[in-house]
Amino acid sequence: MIDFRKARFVTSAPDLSACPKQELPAVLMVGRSNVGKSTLINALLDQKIAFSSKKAGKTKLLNYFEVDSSFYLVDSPGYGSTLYANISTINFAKMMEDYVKEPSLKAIVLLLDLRRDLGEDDKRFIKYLQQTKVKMLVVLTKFDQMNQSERHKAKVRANELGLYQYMESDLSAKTVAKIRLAISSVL
Ligand SMILES: Nc1nc2c(ncn2[C@@H]2O[C@H](COP(=O)(O)OP(=O)(O)O)[C@@H](O)[C@H]2O)c(=O)[nH]1
Ligand SMILES: [Mg+2]
Repeated sequence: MIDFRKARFVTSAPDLSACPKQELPAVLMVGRSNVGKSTLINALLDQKIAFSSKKAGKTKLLNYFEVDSSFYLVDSPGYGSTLYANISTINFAKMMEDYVKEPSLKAIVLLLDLRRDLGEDDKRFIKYLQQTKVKMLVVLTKFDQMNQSERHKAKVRANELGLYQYMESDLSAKTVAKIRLAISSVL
């Protein structure tokens, strides 16, 4: 049983070549800026360890958290251009292409906020991930902010994207336990 609370920040890497030297399996969190990656990492690790960076241009591509000496949970700053995360689409795509080839990568946790329709860039990215062989764990975030009909709509949208298995996250203890279990099972 992995103890997710035994976590420490290891390093912030500008690209894969600067990843930690110790060989541990890795699980990568990806999703558009503001979808809730850092918040979910903090919930999973039960500490304020991942920060939502508001310093434009200072965002490094990959933040490594070592969990219980067992695996790396890796935060990415998020794709899509927003005011705060100035990671270019090209850098992000290159990083993904490199990472999916890494044998250490056990799964990608794809976070989606389906309160609204996704853009074409999101849809392209999901299609790309689906045709790689990497295992995908889909998390629909911000379920606590949706009413019943919005939740239903979110599920319909997920199905339309070819995503039939997903976890709904409202950041409750139950949600967190479920996501921890899903991550543990791919390592
Ligand atoms: N209500 C609610 N707010 C969330 C949830 N996840 C993230 N947030 C909020 O959304 C904003 C962006 O979250 P953050 O984790 O920084 O997103 P990131 O850019 O993907 O790392 C923050 O204000 C969070 O508090 C969630 O599941 N429910
Ligand atoms: Mg973040």
